[in-house]
Amino acid sequence: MDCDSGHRRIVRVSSKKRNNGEVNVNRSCRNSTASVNEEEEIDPYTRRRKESLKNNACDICIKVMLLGDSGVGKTCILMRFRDGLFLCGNFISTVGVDFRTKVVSVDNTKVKLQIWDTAGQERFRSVTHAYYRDAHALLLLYDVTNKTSFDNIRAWLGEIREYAQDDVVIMLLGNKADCGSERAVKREEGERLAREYSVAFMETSAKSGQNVELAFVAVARELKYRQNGQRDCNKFNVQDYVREQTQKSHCPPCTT
Ligand SMILES: Nc1nc2c(ncn2[C@@H]2O[C@H](COP(=O)(O)OP(=O)(O)O)[C@@H](O)[C@H]2O)c(=O)[nH]1
Ligand SMILES: [Mg+2]
Repeated sequence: MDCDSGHRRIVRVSSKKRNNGEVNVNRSCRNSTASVNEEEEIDPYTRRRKESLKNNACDICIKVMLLGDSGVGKTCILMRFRDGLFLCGNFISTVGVDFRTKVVSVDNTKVKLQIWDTAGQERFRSVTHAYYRDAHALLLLYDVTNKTSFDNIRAWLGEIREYAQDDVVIMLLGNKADCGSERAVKREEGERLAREYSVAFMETSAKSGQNVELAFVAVARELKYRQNGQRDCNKFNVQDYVREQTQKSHCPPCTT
């Protein structure tokens, strides 16, 4: 995989009118002089966002947003990741919850994840646009037992394209993978959609914990490598990483 194509896969979905996607695509393989010039040109939001990656209490601080229709399991995913809990059957009220933080370690780097959960506004499709604006990563969920939540993913991706930053990391998650008999969306359909929009994909379960940690660690890794300027050197690609890791978890036990 060449570095340019690898980067384009991440940013294609979010290439916007503001710069036609050109700046971000080229950013990955630019030399340092060009980077300095662009630093001078970036808007205050982008600068603030980049600065927020650095945080004294940790090596990197990342703002992650959870998105998707109401009921897909956003709050449960957050609770599973943050507290290792699953509250079965309860429709957990999100009202009043802003964000939770958790520090993960990525190759000896402390990455603090500040994870924002929509405070129920997604029910009315009125998630504030400011909500997207500062995000470094977006976890976009659908429910594998709810076809409508999957069909709505295109609309969510449209919103993201419109309001999020061009280089935001996007991960599509098919949640409730534990619900075998009630499944309405095949894994392959999720994979196909993710490929179409050039975003990383995996199925998760807040109930069993399947892939929950991996989803957050993968975005932390991606942003850590970008921060270190290694994004474009074939060192790391979030989609390849997710594919590798999920294949590993499906791999039958070794017999040797
Ligand atoms: N079986 C199963 N149920 C889940 C899973 N994640 C969430 N739920 C249930 O789905 C419902 C909605 O979850 P919630 O986190 O409140 O959704 P949100 O509106 O997207 O925040 C709750 O009844 C949860 O118990 C999962 O992975 N598996
Ligand atoms: Mg919720």
